[in-house]
Amino acid sequence: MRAWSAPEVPRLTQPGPAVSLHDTATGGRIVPTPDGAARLYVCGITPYDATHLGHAATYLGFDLLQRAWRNAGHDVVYVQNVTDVDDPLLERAEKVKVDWVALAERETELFRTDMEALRVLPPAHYIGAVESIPLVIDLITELEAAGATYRVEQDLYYSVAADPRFGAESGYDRDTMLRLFGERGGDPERPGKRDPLDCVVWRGEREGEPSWDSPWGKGRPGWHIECAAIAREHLGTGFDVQGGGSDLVFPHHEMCAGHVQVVAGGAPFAQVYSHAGMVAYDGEKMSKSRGNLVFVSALRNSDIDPMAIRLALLRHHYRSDWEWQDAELFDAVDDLARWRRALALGAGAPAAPVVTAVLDAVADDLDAPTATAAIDAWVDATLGAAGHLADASDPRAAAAITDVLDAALGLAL
Ligand code: 5CA
Ligand code: ZN
Repeated sequence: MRAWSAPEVPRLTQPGPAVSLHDTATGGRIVPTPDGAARLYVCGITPYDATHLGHAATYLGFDLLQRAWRNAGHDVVYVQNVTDVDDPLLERAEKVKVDWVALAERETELFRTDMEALRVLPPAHYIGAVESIPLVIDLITELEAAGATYRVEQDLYYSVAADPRFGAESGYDRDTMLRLFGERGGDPERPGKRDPLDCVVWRGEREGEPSWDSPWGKGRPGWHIECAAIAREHLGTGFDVQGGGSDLVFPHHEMCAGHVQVVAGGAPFAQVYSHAGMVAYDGEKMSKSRGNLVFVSALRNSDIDPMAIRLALLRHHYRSDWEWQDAELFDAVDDLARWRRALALGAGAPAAPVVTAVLDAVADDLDAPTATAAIDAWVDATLGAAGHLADASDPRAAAAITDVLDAALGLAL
């Protein structure tokens, strides 16, 4: 699949430090040590509705990681999927009487334009589930050979008992797993399963649903096996970071890890499991199924500067759960106007310590709020209380701040 186009990113003369990240599996900090290029997989959208601010916040979080790695001197291989066939997409297409392929294409295209506007660096490999069906079939065939699958009527299930590390990624107890599995697309109650937590890897054909040929009959892939197969194909095993929102900790990322680990002879799926917090609106997690959404495209259509959307999101740490308030967007518009006023002066307060502070903050578990606060402090020092040039001791300050704003935070002003 075509990704979106890459923005120009300035190369900094000052290298950034090594990046440390919170790891969901261990609950601690890990400094991934990329062997060659840094390898990142982030779960992509299910394209049945427009990009909302929750999606945008998650992809911005991982965009900071890609930028921090680049600033630290690494090449990055970034892979993202598109879940372009899945229950919620097919249900929406049925409800609004549009072709599911056309719906997926249209919403994926809107997502591309949103990501471009927000200056999110594109993945090197942008891969749809439909185009990955041969990879999925290969991986299921290997799971079958490892004795990790069984049938329930026309469907093929993966047995969680096959992975001795099952549970290590999320660290959840069984009751939590059972609850989340039921809430997030699983079928704990289905009779005939060996373990209620076992998940579908190949769903036999149902009337009115699209299907593909496979050794298990006509059908379509389960959700988790898609990301497992795509990540393994493009990043291998033991890649650096598996990412997504925290709603994917279980079952999605646990199952992805299990599917690959069972056939990888004990190698881990990923080194670090990184999760962004959930953005809420009107008191609840912003979600397509609840409909409490603020769309990036709607804000753009009402003349909001995409850089203000970006700044408003960066004011929150990627791991925190928080609630969107419209006022924060207008604050970001005002902040950018002030930042631009300071940058237009050319000279300003000393930039070098600010550049270091920004690079250090982003490398320290992607701490964008601390980084943007360092820019606020520079703007305050430069403009002074009266809003005129108060500190011009660094004649080239604005150029250095402009570059680090773009390279580290993706804010092109
Ligand atoms: N296609 C699957 C992943 S394979 C999926 O979860 N799609 S999604 O469209 O529902 O979400 C896309 C990404 O946005 C996922 O990483 C998800 O964790 C994240 N996300 C969804 N809702 C929110 C939210 N309210 N706040 C933050 N991130 C969110
Ligand atoms: Zn995924």
